[in-house]
Amino acid sequence: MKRILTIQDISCVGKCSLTVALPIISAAGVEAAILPTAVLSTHTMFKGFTCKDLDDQLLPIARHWKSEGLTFDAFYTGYLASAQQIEKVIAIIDSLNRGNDLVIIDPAMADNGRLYPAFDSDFPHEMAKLCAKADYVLPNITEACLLTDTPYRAEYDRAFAENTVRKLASQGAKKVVLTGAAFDGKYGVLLYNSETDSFRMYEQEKIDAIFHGTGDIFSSTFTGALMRGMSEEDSAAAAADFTAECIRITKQSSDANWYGVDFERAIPYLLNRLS
Ligand code: PXL
Repeated sequence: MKRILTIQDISCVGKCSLTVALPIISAAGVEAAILPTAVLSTHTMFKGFTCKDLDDQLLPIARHWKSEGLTFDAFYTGYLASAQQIEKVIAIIDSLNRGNDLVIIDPAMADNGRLYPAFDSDFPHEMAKLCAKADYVLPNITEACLLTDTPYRAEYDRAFAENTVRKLASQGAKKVVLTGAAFDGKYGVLLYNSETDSFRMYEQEKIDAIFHGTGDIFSSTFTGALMRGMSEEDSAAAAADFTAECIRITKQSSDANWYGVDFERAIPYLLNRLS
């Protein structure tokens, strides 16, 4: 069985980061090992959240794995607790990567033109260093703009999306998967391969709703599907379709919570989609 190491926070309540990565990667039939970057009472869209940064644990945990000869087929990072952590995460991936293990970076730090509350304006610059190491970097348009020092636009055309994604890849990432790409009346996922300088767009119907944690659902599904052996196009399509299904189900549900989507109800759909 393939083993993924996912590096992100535990938000105890909030349906994001590790509390969605674990069930989704497991449902994909792939082992999920975790390196928690911080423990938060909730995600940072709640007021008054607590946060215990686990910074001092990261290197000792990774050293123990190394001494045990543990290996990972892919490294998948999400929300990191601080700019200082990024350097450690890079060192950990460098130390454990056997050369051909996949590096998948979700620069989970911003949405709708704004950085998440816990980060200051230096954070994207540090995150760009991690993204430079990626086989796949999975930003939304806000993150792609922040990572490339491109002024954010709420509305943009295909040329703007392509230029921003190319700029991001020119900083080192091999492939970019732009989520929530919305231009020229189209909506979906824009894949860019820097080796062939080619783009592909997977189009979806745009559902008129915004929920937290959907980026984590996309990235976890993409990573799980890829490690299950699906092609990158099929993995991106499955991740986009599952995320949309989660949003659809949550919109219809009378007892849904504002803080995250009811991905649990869509797990049967995921199993079917990945089989
Ligand atoms: O879903 C991304 C995410 C992950 N972890 C924490 C967050 C967020 C988004 O706000 O606050 C702690």
